[in-house]
Amino acid sequence: MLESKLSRRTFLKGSAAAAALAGAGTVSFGAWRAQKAGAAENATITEAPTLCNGCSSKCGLVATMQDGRLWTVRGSAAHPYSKGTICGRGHGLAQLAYSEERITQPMRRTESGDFEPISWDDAFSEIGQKVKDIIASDGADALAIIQDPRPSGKYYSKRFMNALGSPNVYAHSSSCNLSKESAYQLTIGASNYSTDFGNAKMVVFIGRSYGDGIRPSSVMSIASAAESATRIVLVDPRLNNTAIFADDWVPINPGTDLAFLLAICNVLIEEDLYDHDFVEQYTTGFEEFAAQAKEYTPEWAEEITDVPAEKIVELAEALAKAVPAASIEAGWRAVIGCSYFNSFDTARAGTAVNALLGSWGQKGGALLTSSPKAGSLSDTRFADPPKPESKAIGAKEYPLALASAGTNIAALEGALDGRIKGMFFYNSNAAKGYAQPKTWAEGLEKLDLVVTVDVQMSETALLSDYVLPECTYIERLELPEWIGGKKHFVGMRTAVLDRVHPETKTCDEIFNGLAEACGVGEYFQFTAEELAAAQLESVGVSIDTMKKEGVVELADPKFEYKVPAFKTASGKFEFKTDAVGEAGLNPVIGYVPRKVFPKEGEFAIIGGKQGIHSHTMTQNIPALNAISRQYNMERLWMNAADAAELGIEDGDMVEVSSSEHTGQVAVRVTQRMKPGVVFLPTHYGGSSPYQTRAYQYGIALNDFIPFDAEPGVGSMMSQEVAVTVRKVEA
Ligand SMILES: Nc1nc2c(c(=O)[nH]1)N[C@H]1C(S)=C(S)[C@@H](COP(=O)(O)OP(=O)(O)OC[C@H]3O[C@@H](n4cnc5c(=O)[nH]c(N)nc54)[C@H](O)[C@@H]3O)O[C@H]1N2
Ligand SMILES: Nc1nc2c(c(=O)[nH]1)N[C@H]1C(S)=C(S)[C@@H](COP(=O)(O)OP(=O)(O)OC[C@H]3O[C@@H](n4cnc5c(=O)[nH]c(N)nc54)[C@H](O)[C@@H]3O)O[C@H]1N2
Ligand code: SF4
Ligand SMILES: [Mo]
Repeated sequence: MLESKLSRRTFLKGSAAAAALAGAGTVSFGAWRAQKAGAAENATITEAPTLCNGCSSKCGLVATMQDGRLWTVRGSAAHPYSKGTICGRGHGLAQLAYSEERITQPMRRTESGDFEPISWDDAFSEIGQKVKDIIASDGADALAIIQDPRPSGKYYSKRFMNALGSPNVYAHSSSCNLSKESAYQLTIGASNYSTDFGNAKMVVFIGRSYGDGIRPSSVMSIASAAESATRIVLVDPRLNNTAIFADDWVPINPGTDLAFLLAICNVLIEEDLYDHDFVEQYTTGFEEFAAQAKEYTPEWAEEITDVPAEKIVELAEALAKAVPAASIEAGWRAVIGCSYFNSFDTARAGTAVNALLGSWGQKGGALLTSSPKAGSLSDTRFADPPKPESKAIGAKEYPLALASAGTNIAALEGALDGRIKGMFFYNSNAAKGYAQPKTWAEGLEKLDLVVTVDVQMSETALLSDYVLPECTYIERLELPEWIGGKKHFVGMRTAVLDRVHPETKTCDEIFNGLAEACGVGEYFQFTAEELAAAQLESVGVSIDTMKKEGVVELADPKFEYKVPAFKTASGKFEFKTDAVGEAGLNPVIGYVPRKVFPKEGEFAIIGGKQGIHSHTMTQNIPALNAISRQYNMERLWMNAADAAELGIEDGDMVEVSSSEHTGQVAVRVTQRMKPGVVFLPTHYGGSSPYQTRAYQYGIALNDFIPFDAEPGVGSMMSQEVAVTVRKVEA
């Protein structure tokens, strides 16, 4: 295994590989700021709009350059959601362009497991030959790509695989929102919904934290809802950082939210507090659901969740009083996204509560809105390659994986069992973030070809045969980003900065080069800018306007408050879905326990975001890493009573162990945890020695979980594990 062969010294010994990381000719952000302070008064100041790449929110940015160097970024007031605000990550990530630890030219792994710089021509032609060899011996189905969807990346990844003849295109979702998106597709016919905060009277959050998993628009909406006295309830084993806006904290046993939601349904039905008109006209499967729900009494749920039965009854009654301006918030990752054996059913149950409340489409309730898209394009250069005849690996094993690109767990299984021979990664650190890293290392080690396109030497890049350096988001133009909601907009990332490193390329240049080398260049005879211009023109926007404005409003979709058209198999809200039964699960929304319950002496462990970091991507950014270190943000949260029992004091080092892994980290003793549960922020425990600031700082939750997948959907089940914690004697 490559990783075990590498020492930090091997990587940083000043080899050719180290020279291929950004070095000479660049300055750190701090030094660059100092330079700026002393800059001549007549420096040329320019501004340009773009979109942040710090997370899927893609907030509008305005970048200011001084003599061509990036000076600051601020939020773009034209962006409909972020409205002139950005988060700390948005500021921090802009520094990436000047990081001295970027990859600045293509790299190839050598026999000895080290990396050596090579030219683009050699990289393209060697990769092209290997792809052709794989297709000749195993067929195009033995190739796959995994990407975290970016405006250009998702387009080019799919086009590249399909042009080669492979249907195997995967996204990050098995480690993010796959269970939720799949569940919602089946119950409401859409992958997501929003809360009408401006008019809501009561909103219940099931383990989604706007104050930690930050999206500026969400923070603004909850802040104004709190000011106008909307009752906000947080169900979370941890008192998270949304607390300042909340009225109630409902600490719950991790992974038991399904029992809590079903008990709310039980109260609404048994006390006849549900919306009969909505249920009769717009739903299917209610009879079976109600029959099953009889068992799910608040007392039953109290046993499982540790939430008092009276509290469940009080919340259900309060929701019923506030209808239709009352709902369960849509959630994102934790609990319903990918964490448990029952995440899919927990997500379905949340939508069932909203159905019983009749809040779908209502003022103050839960809204389904639409998104714009490009019109059809006449230029034949943009025509799609033929659709591959076979179905993607995983379509059979995980038939309910209904997010945009299946489950990448299936791709990993394909790598392990030999169905896949060559894998590409774009803007994705799968090997650290999408399941047990050990299993990814094992899977990738078996392949004939692994290619990663990244901006820094990620853990996935470390396991690759070739690493292709993209320029950072602030240095490249990308395809338009279509922005839906009550109104429609289009935004676009523009190249606000000249390339800092000449040997880096943009997404379209990289895929065009790969396609040419693999013999399918005919489908890639255009640049991203040409396609962007055509797509924009199809909705009446010129690319010059877009480059100037960054975000443009499109035709008004004329949103109205009314029961939405549910795009489900039945055309109605589905309490029961036959396809779920066909996949071997309970077709009716009902109870499924989580898989792992902590035993005596063990803790349940949960993870979550911190406001200043994104996934694994920002750990190594100097200012953000410095903030983490200054405030010891890597610590494991533990309740004070648990700590006292184990003789642990705030700041003590502990050893955390699961069936898979053991690691050491300091403890944060707090009253903000439910006893019996510990919380680990998910941004730490980096294992790429090329990222010196992030390397071995803190521990990573994914290392502790067994490799496994949620039935039907194939999510990674990121919290199906229990741990022991013991004090490390100094
Ligand atoms: N700062 C920051 N913001 C981000 C991101 C980021 O990386 N960093 N990423 C963006 C993305 S891609 C996503 S998917 C979202 C994720 O957004 P969220 O879903 O809000 O993210 P998490 O922090 O994983 O989880 C939220 C809360 O769930 C709680 N929780 C954990 N387990 C349980 C449980 O079993 N039951 C209950 N009720 N609660 C539980 C945690 O304590 C945590 O407070 O954030 C987005 N915004
Ligand atoms: N350990 C851990 N695992 C997680 C999470 C977590 O918080 N911690 N969060 C989960 C969630 S909610 C999600 S959505 C997924 C997200 O999954 P990923 O999108 O894989 O997120 P990151 O782990 O940040 O890895 C992104 C990779 O893209 C690279 N990158 C950054 N900018 C660019 C660019 O401009 N071009 C290219 N080509 N690459 C770039 C980064 O260097 C990094 O290696 O991870 C999931 N898994
Ligand atoms: S929420 Fe923050 S990191 Fe995400 S796109 Fe907006 S500014 Fe960037
Ligand atoms: Mo996510």
